[in-house]
Amino acid sequence: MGKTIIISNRLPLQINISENDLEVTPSVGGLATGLKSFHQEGDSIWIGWTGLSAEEIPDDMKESVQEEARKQACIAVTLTSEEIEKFYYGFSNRTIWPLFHYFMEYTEFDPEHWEAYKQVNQKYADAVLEHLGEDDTVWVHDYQLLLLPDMIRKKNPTVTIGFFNHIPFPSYEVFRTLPWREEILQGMLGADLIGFHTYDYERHFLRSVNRILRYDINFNAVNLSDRIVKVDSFPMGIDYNKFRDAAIKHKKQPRSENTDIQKKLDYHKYVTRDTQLILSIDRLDYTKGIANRIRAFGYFLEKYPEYQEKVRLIMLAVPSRTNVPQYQLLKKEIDELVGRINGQFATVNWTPIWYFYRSMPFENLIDLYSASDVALITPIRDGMNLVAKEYVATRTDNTGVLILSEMAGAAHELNEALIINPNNFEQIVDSIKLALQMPKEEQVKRNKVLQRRLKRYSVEKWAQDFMQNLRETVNTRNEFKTI
Ligand code: ADQ
Repeated sequence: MGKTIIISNRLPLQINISENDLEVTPSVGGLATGLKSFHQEGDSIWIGWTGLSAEEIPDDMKESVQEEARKQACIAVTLTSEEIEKFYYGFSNRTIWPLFHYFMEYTEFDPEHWEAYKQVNQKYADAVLEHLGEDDTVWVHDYQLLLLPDMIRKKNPTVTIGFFNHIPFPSYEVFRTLPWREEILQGMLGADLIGFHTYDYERHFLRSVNRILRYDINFNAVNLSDRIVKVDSFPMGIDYNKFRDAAIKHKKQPRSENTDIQKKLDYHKYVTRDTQLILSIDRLDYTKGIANRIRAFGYFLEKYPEYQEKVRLIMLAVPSRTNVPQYQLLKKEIDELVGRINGQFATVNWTPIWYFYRSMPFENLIDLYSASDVALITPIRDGMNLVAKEYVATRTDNTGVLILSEMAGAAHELNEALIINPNNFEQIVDSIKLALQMPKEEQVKRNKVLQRRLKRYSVEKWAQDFMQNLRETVNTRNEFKTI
């Protein structure tokens, strides 16, 4: 058996150049965090972009960038700043991302961006073809590379290709508005197996294939003239043991380094002992419902004033896609909302919201997950949402309450959480109260069930499952051909 070639827009590592030195840091984001353990344990290479534009890399450092990537079994694809603008910030993040998350009003249809999308997908396809060995398996990830499976298949018709989409696939009525809908579907159908987080996304995709391309669908298979493409759902898990072990270690041996987060948490623990902590963590993205969440928290303090000085929202937003106007506006809106609520409710001893706008090391995430009584996760739309799963995994004594939006793919698996509609303020506010008052025994009862499920369907299991299904699909295809 050959190696696996993983391809995603971004590599799991990010390279920065400062004063002629290369600085390598891990990438933040669901895909990178999730797939890293699969990559580290198996025989695979990972092809993707480092986050630097071609113009930012001096000629004499190009080889060092590749070398740094190679140390982690990665191959760096270089994008020019124009490609980054049109392919990444353009078509990927101003067309596909908002459309697939049902934000029609944010969706732009720009033919120039579409051209760049095709061109850059071809660039990634060429990089794959350059490294493709005879028995290799190709595993393509996510919405930036929807055309890749077919581009690879055209050059190499017998190669085994899997594709996994990490974001929702919208309903046919929304998807059909895309001017390049046929090309996108054809691109994806170059794969042998197409995976989604949930059954609903899978059905939306199949319906679009049927209505737009008029292909026959046989339950969860698309019948092409020369091949069958299987479509299935694989809800992505987390590296459960990694989170669990880190939380156990944290409990035994709280760290002594004084990061600002740690200082805040220490202050919280020792000075405001009876204040409960509600946690909110996401990339700063309009799909995550952050602004609504802050409003709901403000409304909670108004509706239940007895909680003033008794509860605090600790909010972490990771900078993301800062070149896209909607993200800049959202950042401004959040800054203002936090300021307004803190201004309205703060007292000498208490600030209702602690807000951090930055990425942070894994250990700090564990600090936050471990210290929080409630996790408030209220996306408007979210393919899966790994933060919800990570929070539950780190609750070593099984306490803690997860409030989760029904619009997150994760809600299908985590029914023991308090499930809310992110547009229903009253429901969010009452769930916050319910969570803060929930007896410990009830918390433990719910979390035990959730943890068992997360442990069983970890990210390793998810990757194994996908790969096994891919092999079976291809074996069936080959047997069918030899009959
Ligand atoms: P994302 O939209 O990035 O992922 P999510 O699934 O929540 O969302 O993953 C975020 C990841 O980043 C988590 O693993 C979390 O630990 C990490 N993270 C968050 N804040 C951080 C911080 N401040 N510093 C460091 N790390 C941080 C996309 C889709 C999701 C889908 C995933 C995986 O949008 O719906 O769940 O891919 O398929």
